[in-house]
Amino acid sequence: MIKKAELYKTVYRIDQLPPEDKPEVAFAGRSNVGKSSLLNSLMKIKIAKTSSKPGKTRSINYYLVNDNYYFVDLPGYGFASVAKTEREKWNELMNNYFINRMNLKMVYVLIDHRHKPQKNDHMMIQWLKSLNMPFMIVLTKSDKLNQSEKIKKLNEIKNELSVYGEYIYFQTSANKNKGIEELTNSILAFLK
Ligand SMILES: Nc1nc2c(ncn2[C@@H]2O[C@H](COP(=O)(O)OP(=O)(O)O)[C@@H](O)[C@H]2O)c(=O)[nH]1
Ligand SMILES: [Mg+2]
Repeated sequence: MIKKAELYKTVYRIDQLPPEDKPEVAFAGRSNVGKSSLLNSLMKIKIAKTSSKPGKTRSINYYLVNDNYYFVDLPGYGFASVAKTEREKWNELMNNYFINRMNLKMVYVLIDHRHKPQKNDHMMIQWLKSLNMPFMIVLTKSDKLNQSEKIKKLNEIKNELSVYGEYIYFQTSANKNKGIEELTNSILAFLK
């Protein structure tokens, strides 16, 4: 159970990462996919800033949970308006993070339940796979679909991503607090 969560550190450069003294899980996804909302829902408090305008978070946000582990909100990807230098900085930061972070136990890749995985989602998954980084898929905003659409979309997305391997999927809605408990249980199991 998550009893306590606080914003621990906001990181802009790789040398600012906290010590690897606690296990952590990270959350990745396209800008606006609902990452901050999901984190708020998981931590049961509104500390991650949400926004209807994409591309605001350029930092890695560390949350200290139950005083014992970190939830890591990675900067969102995939917005066209970002300059090349910004994208290169993002790439370098993320590459360093994934390669060097020894206490990273699992990455949760967020994808909008309503849409086919976008080019950037494919790139993220291929990237994690090439680094041998374990990851799972979290579908977000499931409240925007009815029951039959949810089943149809889940199968479509699973089918499309099956070229990379078999993965675990969570169907979640931060707004309606759906699938949050299952996801919490999965996360906490990796942090034991
Ligand atoms: N209907 C619905 N909207 C959501 C959900 N999660 C996030 N949103 C909306 O999607 C937008 C982006 O959310 P945010 O959490 O800031 O996305 P981030 O950029 O990935 O951190 C906001 O307008 C949220 O209100 C959800 O579960 N259901
Ligand atoms: Mg965010």
